[in-house]
Amino acid sequence: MSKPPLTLHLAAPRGFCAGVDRAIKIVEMALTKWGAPVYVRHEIVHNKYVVDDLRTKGAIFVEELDECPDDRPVIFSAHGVPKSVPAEATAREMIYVDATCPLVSKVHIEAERHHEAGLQIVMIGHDGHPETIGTMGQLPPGAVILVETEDDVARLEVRDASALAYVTQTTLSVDDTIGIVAALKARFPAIIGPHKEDICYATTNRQAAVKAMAPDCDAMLVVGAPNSSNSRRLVEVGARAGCEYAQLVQRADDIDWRSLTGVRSIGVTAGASAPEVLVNEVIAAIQDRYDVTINHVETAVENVEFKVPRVLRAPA
Ligand code: 2E4
Ligand code: SF4
Repeated sequence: MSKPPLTLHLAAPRGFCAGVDRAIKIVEMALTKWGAPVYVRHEIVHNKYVVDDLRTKGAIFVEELDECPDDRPVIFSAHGVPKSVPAEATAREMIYVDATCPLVSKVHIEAERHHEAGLQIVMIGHDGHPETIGTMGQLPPGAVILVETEDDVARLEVRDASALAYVTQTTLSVDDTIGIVAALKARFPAIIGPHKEDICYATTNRQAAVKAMAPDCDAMLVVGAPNSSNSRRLVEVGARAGCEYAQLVQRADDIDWRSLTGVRSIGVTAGASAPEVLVNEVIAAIQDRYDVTINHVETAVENVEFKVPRVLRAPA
């Protein structure tokens, strides 16, 4: 039986960003330098395939530092950690390597500077997400207040409206954040902040590529994990930009083929923590069922790279 024709729009940029690349490299290099096991606090990035692969190489994933012995190295995930975490590791004389993405660390530094300048900080982020916990945890309790929505801004009670600053999570929806920042500026005209927000280049570029292809896609598959904030935002962006069916899939097995009945075009992209092997697996599964013509939708070219910490570059 002949396969039905289908256009597969493939977004670029998609998948791994420089911060994820660096974080995974840090775990691999730590295993080479110190041998197994190396402990990792929280999933190094939010992807089961990546975590399982590193586990087979000797990484042990834990949620809290008190699950680690004193005498093995520990790595902090790309999302960042509250100040108390490296402080505790230092107190226990542990070897630790911080895999926090440099673009998350930049937000930590921004928050600290505002605090030192006497400003109260409003963080735009998702409650309970490790990056939000890490950024808020750079400062004493109460120094940073979290808002998630424009409604939260309307309800906000601040110490002094003339001494305010804002920072954001790096993986937010660009469009939602524009609205929240506008609401903050409308209520608190003196609030200071970054030029736009702290959303990183990778988040911005992946969302822009999805927006560009969404109107041409009957369906969209975003390769990524359910706990991956940036991946989930790509699904929302796709749906809002005009794609009727946008689904998050961890890998090809997750594809709900029945929902794709009758589609003539599928868009494929991947969150910043999703490896390209899984994208290729999804493409191959589509090619099994359809006569596929691939259309590359490239809206930006990325050439960002981050160095691993010095301790891993030096000989053992
Ligand atoms: C650190 C910062 O934050 P999110 O849930 O999107 O993390 P994920 O691990 O899926 O992506 C990598 C990452 C890590 C993004 N920003
Ligand atoms: Fe860093 Fe952005 Fe990648 Fe997050 S998505 S790890 S902030 S480059």
